[in-house]
Amino acid sequence: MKKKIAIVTGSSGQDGSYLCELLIKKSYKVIAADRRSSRDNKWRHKFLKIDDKLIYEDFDLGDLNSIVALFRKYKIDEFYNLAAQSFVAASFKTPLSTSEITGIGVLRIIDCIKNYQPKVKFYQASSSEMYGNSKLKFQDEYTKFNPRSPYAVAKLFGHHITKNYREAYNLFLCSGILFNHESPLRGDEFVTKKIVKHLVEVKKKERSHLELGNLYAKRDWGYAKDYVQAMWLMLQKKIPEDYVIATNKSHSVKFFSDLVLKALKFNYKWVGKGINEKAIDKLTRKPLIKINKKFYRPAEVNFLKGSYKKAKNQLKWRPKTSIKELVKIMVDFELKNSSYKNS
Ligand code: NAP
Ligand code: G4F
Repeated sequence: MKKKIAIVTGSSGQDGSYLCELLIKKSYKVIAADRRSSRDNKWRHKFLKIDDKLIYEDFDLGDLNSIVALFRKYKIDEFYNLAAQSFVAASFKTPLSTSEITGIGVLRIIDCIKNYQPKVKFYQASSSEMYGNSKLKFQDEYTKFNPRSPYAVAKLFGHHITKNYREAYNLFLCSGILFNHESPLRGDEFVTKKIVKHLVEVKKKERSHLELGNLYAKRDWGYAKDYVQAMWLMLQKKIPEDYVIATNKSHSVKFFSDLVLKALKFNYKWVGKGINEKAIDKLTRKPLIKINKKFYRPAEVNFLKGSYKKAKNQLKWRPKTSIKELVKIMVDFELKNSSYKNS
């Protein structure tokens, strides 16, 4: 039987790598559409042992010709747009390029779908960041958006233009509004990976302490491997719709740090308040975690907790991994594979 063709943009990233792995298992012909890099950006594919099973194509969300070339070369069944400038903190420093890539980049793709291959099924990686500081107890598909960063504003443009093209041109375009999801393959700068990686280094005496920003921001953290399943399920439906993907549990950065400190068997306690709050070693009284103001954001999202009720009912999807299991997976990986290239 002819293999289905799937394009995965941002395949070199965390979600892209797990999604490619899933699609290969499902016997798709997978086109990994990534921008050229002077550094090794295939380390996740090598780790998952999928690098020799993918077809690589040069692609940049800022370069329309590179997108058109994909539509000229392949008869595409499913198109997953995971590429983005995805780091919220960086979006405050590079708001123009973030808008251009994370926002307008989506329009470049779906305009090609409309013009070249209107039968393509398209997945857009929308984000819970779009909710910003919602005052509700949880967020779902009906919650009002209130973006708090250039990244979230750009994602909201991508989200709305996807819905607009779906309605205006009757195309199969979906957005998954995914809450934070993590894994051993998470980029180093995101808070969960930073906590795990730096505390493992402290444990091994390769680093003196970990520095963090806002300890009290709360996130709904799931496991990336569970979440890529939901992306695929959305494109298997008859009717394209948007879905929240989350765990419906919310924990602070401090709580996540506690889980990692405990998993690594540190004998510690928290002392001080505000900028002076620290986790210290009970015996030596040396700091294990300190606050550094430079990691505070100009505008923060304080609380996220998603309801995945619609995905549970319509996609038969639910999160399978608890936060404690997630921490164990990440800590075990870091202890075993800390020299594995991560960027
Ligand atoms: P990630 O690890 O940062 O991956 C992002 C990917 O986008 C990388 O492959 C990166 O390539 C690529 N990229 C960046 N700029 C590009 C450009 N101009 N042209 C082409 N590719 C470009 O992010 P992730 O965690 O896997 O997330 C995947 C998607 O889901 C992103 O769109 C993110 O915003 C969104 N999202 C993530 C979460 C989450 O919690 N992980 C939650 C909601 C939504 P390089 O390797 O070259 O940098
Ligand atoms: O891990 P983070 O950088 O993730 P953030 O900003 O929530 O964004 C991630 O999730 C979004 C979904 O909601 C995605 F759309 C987005 O692409 C990305 O994957 O920060 C989480 C929280 C923030 O409140 C931040 O202020 O942790 C707080 N934090 C405290 N100290 C820190 C640090 N974040 C980072 N990155 N580094 C710190 O030292």
